[in-house]
Amino acid sequence: MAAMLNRRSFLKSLAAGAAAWMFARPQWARAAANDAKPNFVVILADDQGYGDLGCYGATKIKTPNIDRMAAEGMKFTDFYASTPVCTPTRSSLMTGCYPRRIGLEKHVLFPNSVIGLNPDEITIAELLKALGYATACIGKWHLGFQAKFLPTRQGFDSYFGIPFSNDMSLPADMTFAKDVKLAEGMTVENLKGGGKAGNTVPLMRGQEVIEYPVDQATLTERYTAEACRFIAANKDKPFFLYLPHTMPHYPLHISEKFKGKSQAGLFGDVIECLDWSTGQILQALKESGLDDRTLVIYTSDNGAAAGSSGPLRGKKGSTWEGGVREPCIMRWPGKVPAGAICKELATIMDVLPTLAKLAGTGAPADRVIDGKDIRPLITGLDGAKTPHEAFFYHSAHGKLAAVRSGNWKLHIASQDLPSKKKGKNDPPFETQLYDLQADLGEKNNVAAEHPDVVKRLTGLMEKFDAEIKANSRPVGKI
Ligand SMILES: [Ca+2]
Repeated sequence: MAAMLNRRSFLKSLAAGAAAWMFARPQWARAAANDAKPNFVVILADDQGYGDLGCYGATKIKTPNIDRMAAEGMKFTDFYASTPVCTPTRSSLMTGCYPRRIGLEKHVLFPNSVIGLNPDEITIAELLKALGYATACIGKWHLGFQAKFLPTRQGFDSYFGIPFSNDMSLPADMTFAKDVKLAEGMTVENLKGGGKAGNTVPLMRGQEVIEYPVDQATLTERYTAEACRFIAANKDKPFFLYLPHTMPHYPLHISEKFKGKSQAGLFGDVIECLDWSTGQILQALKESGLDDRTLVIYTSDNGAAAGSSGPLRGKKGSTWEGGVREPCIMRWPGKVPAGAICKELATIMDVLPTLAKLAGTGAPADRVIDGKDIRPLITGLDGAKTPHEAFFYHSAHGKLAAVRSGNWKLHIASQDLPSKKKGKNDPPFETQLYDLQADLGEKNNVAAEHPDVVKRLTGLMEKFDAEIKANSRPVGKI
């Protein structure tokens, strides 16, 4: 209860501050006051790898729009998702916290999960909405399917998308999700698949299922059209657009328009469609005259499942770099220097504190927030350094597995998904130390040569582990 009161009073104080400021000015100045707040667009790909974009070294897949976004903005080389899987990383983007901090570290949610993102958490959408922002979530949510966990209950004015991964189905028994509405004439019993056929995913608007199963082939294009409409409709007030694409998570789907267009098969077609979509978003911003008032961020929720990790070791689900290091591009003409490359460590948890500052406030102060304000990095401040002394890697099931501090990375537990269970005769996991500057591919274990570094990094992990155990908050339950 205390947490809820804190959340309410925090949001109320933000809203009151914004209102007082607005009403102290004459009518003509109110639009200008809003103009001063930047817009934010966060585009999140699903399972896109570090090496799947042209500007990150892809050669067969063409991504001219995203490459242009990088040329006009900043490309991050050391940007991390908080975990190697969907749900936990998305919870970090929404709250600025490690998933363990908020009880969502244990792998992904399923349609019949009875937990979700705790409504007591302050999401980035709630924070910005309290400041007068229009907010929209268009795409895959994956932070709880029951009505109380859906985007429209977590700070988004509107929601259009699929509530979980595109390889999941509505459960046959929907009684636990009774607040989720079905469109007129649709009943659980007559839904094709009924949860048994697999890959029968619902499309929702607000809290209502409007199409089942969704036609996934046109999903990226429909999300894009919805996003462009939202931008045009809100061009006169500040907005936050969260666009978590369904692709390129398996199963891959593409419309006829994009089929066979790339030189890299269906996967390449799907990425090129995401690139087209990004171009449409940038075009919509330009047409609305919002280029220099909008920060656009493009990244992915975890490493490659089907695609390429580029020079990195490992893939989705692992705590090798390929599981968690993501492509990330930020573009804001006039504010983010063009053609810049940021090699400092930053994370998806930093988005909330940074956007909060850019909007004129700060991250919630009544609770631990793990992310940091990275405005010095994105504005290209001379000599700006990462605000993170260390970044902690958790396995797909929430186990603390590795730490990075500076260029050193120490692994203390297995990096693989539990599905790849160890055999009885496998050797015990050996502590591994890598120098990421000299050995980006994590091939040369130098633990034996640097016992002092192993000791220092082990200490950082122990300290972090004790702190997060003492200061974690409960997951949301129905
Ligand atoms: Ca994912």
